[in-house]
Amino acid sequence: MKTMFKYFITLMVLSSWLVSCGDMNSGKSSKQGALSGNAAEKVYVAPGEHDEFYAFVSGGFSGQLAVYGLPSGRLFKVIPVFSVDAEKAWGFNEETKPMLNTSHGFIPWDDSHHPDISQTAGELDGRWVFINGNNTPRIAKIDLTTFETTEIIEVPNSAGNHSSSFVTENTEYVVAGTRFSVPYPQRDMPISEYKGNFKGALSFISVDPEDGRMDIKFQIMMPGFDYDLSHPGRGDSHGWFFFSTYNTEEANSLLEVNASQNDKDFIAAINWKKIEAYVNEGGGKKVPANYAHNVYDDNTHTATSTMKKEVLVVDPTEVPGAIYFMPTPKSPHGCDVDPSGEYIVGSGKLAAELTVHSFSKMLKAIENKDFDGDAYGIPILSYEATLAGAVKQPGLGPLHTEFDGKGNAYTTFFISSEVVKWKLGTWEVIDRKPTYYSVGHLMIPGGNSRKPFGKYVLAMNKITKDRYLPTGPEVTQSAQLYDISGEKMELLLDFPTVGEPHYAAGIRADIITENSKKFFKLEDNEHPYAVKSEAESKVVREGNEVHIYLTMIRSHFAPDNIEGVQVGDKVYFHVTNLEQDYDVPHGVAMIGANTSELLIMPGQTETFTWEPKQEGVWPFYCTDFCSALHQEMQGYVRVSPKGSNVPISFTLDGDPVDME
Ligand code: RUQ
Ligand code: CUA
Repeated sequence: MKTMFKYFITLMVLSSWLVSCGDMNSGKSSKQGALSGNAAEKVYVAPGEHDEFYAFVSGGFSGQLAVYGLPSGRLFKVIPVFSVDAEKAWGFNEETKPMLNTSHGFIPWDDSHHPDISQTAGELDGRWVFINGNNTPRIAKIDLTTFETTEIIEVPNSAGNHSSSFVTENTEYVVAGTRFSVPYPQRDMPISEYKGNFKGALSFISVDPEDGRMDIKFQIMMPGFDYDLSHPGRGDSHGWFFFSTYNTEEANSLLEVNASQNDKDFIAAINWKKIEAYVNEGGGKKVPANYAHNVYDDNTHTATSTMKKEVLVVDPTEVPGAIYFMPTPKSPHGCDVDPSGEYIVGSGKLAAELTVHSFSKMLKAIENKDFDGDAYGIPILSYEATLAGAVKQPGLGPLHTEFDGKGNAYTTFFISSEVVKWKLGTWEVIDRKPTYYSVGHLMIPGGNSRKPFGKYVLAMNKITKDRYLPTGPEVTQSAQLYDISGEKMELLLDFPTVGEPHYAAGIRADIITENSKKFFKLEDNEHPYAVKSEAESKVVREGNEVHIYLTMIRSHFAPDNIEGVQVGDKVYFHVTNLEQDYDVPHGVAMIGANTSELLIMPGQTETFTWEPKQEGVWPFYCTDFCSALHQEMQGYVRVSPKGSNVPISFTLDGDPVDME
């Protein structure tokens, strides 16, 4: 009886959602919705114990990447990537400002969507996680020894960098595809002439196997469709990459109607190995471009931004046999490849069934020239020829699919707000569980690899309505964790996310923890303004610039009192944390400085600037509660009028030092 009641309530909640996104304030009833007796036990990670998995969850419009533990759902860190972050001085200190440089200048924000962890031989290796900036097209790389963004490359000829940033089996490439096609080359032209004139660039960014350095190897200039998502082939299909497309109509206005006309759009199958061979033999054309490549150096603790002026472009018709279109019903969104590499799932947002293509059938169709015409010279394979099967009536509004490595697939349905488990090969639906509400992506740790870890699926929801305490007009987005170790899925946990979680990447924690950095070695610090001991601390005037070489160690600054600064000076605080111990950052902030605090890791140097506007004696202090005498960690700067004859001097270890 009670179970029936629960089921009824769940249905009620679900159907009221389906009817409208309207009023749902019956928080009580939905809470009873789905949890079974021992769900709490399964997510409980006792104090002091560690989670089994890391989940790297994209922040969407926050521009960042959040790190959670699974199964607990505890938030460990928000890694700043594309947006400035005052907490970590990202984009505020002099060292990281170059990381946010682009061909449009310094950009303090982006929209981050799809994290993907580096792989070796098709398995997650935990070295880096890549993520795309959607708005001003960029790909970022985060080093998983430090959990810091260490490289950002801009992607030219692109817009709405969405079918990104997925990696090939050995991280040969991280791929970036344009969602919005644009004139190529960019120029002033009537928008009504979109069709046939706009192009969609698919960029293959090589990743150096040693240091991970990114470089755009080539861009394929595809027809002006919208390239929505992508995934690499693996196993037998390694060497291929698959991109979903919509707007094959090439409409340029009111896309919700005009781009929903064609019965089928395409999944583009790209034989990147073939194109790689072609460009290695001198194929393609170098064209002028302008894009930023920003690299953070761990030894200088400083980023540099280089503007690149050229990119290698490939016209798909020049490499026959490298690119094919597989017709896929109704504006597919997700484009997901199973762990064996045989099945490519296309989720037609408006389609009645889920379409699954077969890689081996695709090869056969290519061999037999089983074509159904072409689009701009690119052969269209016949629909039946590549079709492996279809999941019938699976739900409404399919978006994304992940795999458990045991022959099952899990697909999200936005409109019917559920995760559906189905079987590869037989295409039968095995289970379905509601999500609260309107799920977008889902993630199984290792789900985009040859060896998923299985165990859990994380659903990332767009709307939560009544699930949490109200916080004004917007309620948090959320993630939901399901146990998938059994035949049926079991909802375990809801937890709020930072920004809008688009995609996530999960990995067994020990793959990362064994390489996690504890502190930076002071002796390796090559920052030009680093000082390695308190005795080297100093204050130097150069014209109207004053450079303060400041050190910090529990619980004082050296120097602490500084005199001789004048109104109108530009004061640089170059601050080195001398600690050589795990988890002992110090912070520093100066009254009236038009920037954030610095939060400096042991062995690291960072810089902020301060332009004092008023005479007086102004304090600075440590912002991180670092020790019992943290509150004593402070200092003063005396600011005299412009032209004053107060000499530069400071106190070091309690003694006055005169620099002049
Ligand atoms: S999207 S909810 Cu930006 Cu990956 Cu599909
Ligand atoms: Cu150093 Cu607080």
